[in-house]
Amino acid sequence: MAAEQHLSAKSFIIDASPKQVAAALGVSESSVKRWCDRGHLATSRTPGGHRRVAVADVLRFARDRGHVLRAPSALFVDEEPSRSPSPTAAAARRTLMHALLADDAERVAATILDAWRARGSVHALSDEVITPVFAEIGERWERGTVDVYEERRACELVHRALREIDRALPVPGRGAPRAIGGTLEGDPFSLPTALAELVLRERGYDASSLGTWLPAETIAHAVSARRPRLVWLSVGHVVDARRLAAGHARVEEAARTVGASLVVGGRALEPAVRKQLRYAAFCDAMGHLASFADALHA
Ligand code: B12
Repeated sequence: MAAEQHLSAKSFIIDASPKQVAAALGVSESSVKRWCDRGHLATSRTPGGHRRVAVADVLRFARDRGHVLRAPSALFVDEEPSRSPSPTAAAARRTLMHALLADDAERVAATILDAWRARGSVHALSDEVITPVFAEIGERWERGTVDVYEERRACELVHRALREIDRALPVPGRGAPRAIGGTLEGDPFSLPTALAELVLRERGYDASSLGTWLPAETIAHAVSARRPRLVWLSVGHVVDARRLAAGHARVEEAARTVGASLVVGGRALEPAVRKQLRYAAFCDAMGHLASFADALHA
């Protein structure tokens, strides 16, 4: 099941209605609608034609125009709770998005740690909270309401919070199965491989992410030297499908030589690309990695 389907990320609403904006700013709803229609506030429309304003744009508008946010919480009241399959995950997504765009490192860490405890696993934290929030950030980047520096900073803040989870997890026991992974050259996406490491650590693996943008040869060396039980590759961006297939084949060969299972995942692994690759498992969500890892280690 694709992460997007499972989480209905598209129906994950973080934009506010004119009524919510009005309540937050302490002005009338008709003023807000007028600002929307005059282009002072960047506005999108719901499928039913209702105006929606991104929370980040409301904050920017208030700052630029010197408006006081009298009731900021009004922006985060879910007007359509029945749309969400899990209200707690929806609340965590909202808080996380707000904290990321406000560059509030402490709140990001607190929200991620709370969501981890509430969801009960790193894979659920990833699939239900972090991934949909970043999908939304990506959509905003496409619409031009989030800048590249904000996107990058958001990744940094999440990495910091993940380090706290890392510290809270028990040290792997002697004899714990090893796992290593990362991304190949041309692929800068650092969150999925960091999350895969924590998913596996939580399941009792001695897991290490080697990071991003790695020559296949060096991953192959790591596999030969460390003899892991599981190797993962995350594919978030493909520059050249043939090059990816060649790099992947090198890692797969190294994994086969030491008897490791190669697990692949990532947004850019479309069926046409996957057909050229050999692997033990393809996962489109971290929950699949957790299940596979448990089965392998049973
Ligand atoms: C942050 C970000 C960046 C950052 C990355 C920084 C960093 N340190 O990682 C930067 C600014 C570098 C960047 C660059 C680019 N980006 Co960008 N980026 C994003 C963004 C907002 C978030 C990515 C992310 O980390 N998501 C969170 C992770 C956890 O989610 P995920 O990768 O989907 O992982 C889930 C599953 O795929 C799975 N999974 C993933 N890997 C693995 C591995 C295993 C083993 C398993 C089991 C599972 C698994 O598990 C996760 C579920 O929990 C996305 C939007 C989005 N939808 O994700 C756009 C997005 C991916 N970027 C996009 C684009 C276009 C680009 C650029 C091409 C822009 C450009 N013109 O230069 C470049 C490409 C890279 C390059 N040329 O170097 C597009 C891609 C569109 C497309 N269809 O290909 C997106 C979708 C934005 C958009 N909506 O248009 N980006």
